Amino acid sequence: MNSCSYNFSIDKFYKFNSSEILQVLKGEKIAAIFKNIVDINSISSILDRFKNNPNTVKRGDIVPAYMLGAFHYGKELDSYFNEVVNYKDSISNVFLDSEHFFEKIIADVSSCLKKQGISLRPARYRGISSNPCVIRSCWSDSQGNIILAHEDAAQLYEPAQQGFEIQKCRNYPVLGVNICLQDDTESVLRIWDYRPSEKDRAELGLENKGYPYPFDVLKAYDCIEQEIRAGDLYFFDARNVHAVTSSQGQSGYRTTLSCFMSFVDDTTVIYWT
Ligand SMILES: O=C(O)CCC(=O)C(=O)O
Repeated sequence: MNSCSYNFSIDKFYKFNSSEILQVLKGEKIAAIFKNIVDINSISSILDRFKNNPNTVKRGDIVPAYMLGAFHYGKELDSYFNEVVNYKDSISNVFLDSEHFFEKIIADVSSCLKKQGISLRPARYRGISSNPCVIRSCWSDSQGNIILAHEDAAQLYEPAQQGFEIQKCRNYPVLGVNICLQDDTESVLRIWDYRPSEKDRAELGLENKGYPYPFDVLKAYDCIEQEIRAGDLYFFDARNVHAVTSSQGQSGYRTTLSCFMSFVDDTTVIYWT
């Protein structure tokens, strides 16, 4: 059993308060969820535009999903930033018929951080800024797994991405920031009280990937669970191993809009996809 120096629970709110994100960015708590804060009516046009977008593709790597937007995982930097340029308009087009609530959340977080002397901006590489978010639609396998257990710090060690500033975030919490747009699956987010070291990853053969962690390893650690439903905004320290499961079986999709966010130095927070 691991003993942790942080508050290992998920705080739940019904109104957005951007100061919560600062506590997770600073590693003071592990997660917060804001239930039902995005209007379900505005979500349906976003989902239609996502599904009908010609740039929405089935992910070609080991993680099954339909995806719209540039995703850096496992890619050479040139490929990632070509995607960033190519998908820039696709993401803003998805919001054409509705309020761009993600931009609004980023603006709220930015003004909260500014009061503390901290700036917020997209991660950059050779003058190009990362896109604000991706949209991802997943489904359940026959065992109820939607996203297998993984952590998102390993990917900050990808040798093919040397020179990308996200690699300077290794000593800070790395947040997964997510808004659930659709949940046919009655999904549950599970977070383990386990932050693998580089040595742990090497022993499991998960260097630079962090995916997937075997259940045999995880069963020694405490786990917290949170139901996620359409309209919820939630963020958590994605250095901890986490997974998404379905409590209702195999039918339908679970669609989220998300990015990563972290301090890159003591006065700058960046976000990327
Ligand atoms: O979709 C979720 O709730 C979790 C997302 C996730 O696992 C990730 O972004 O690493």
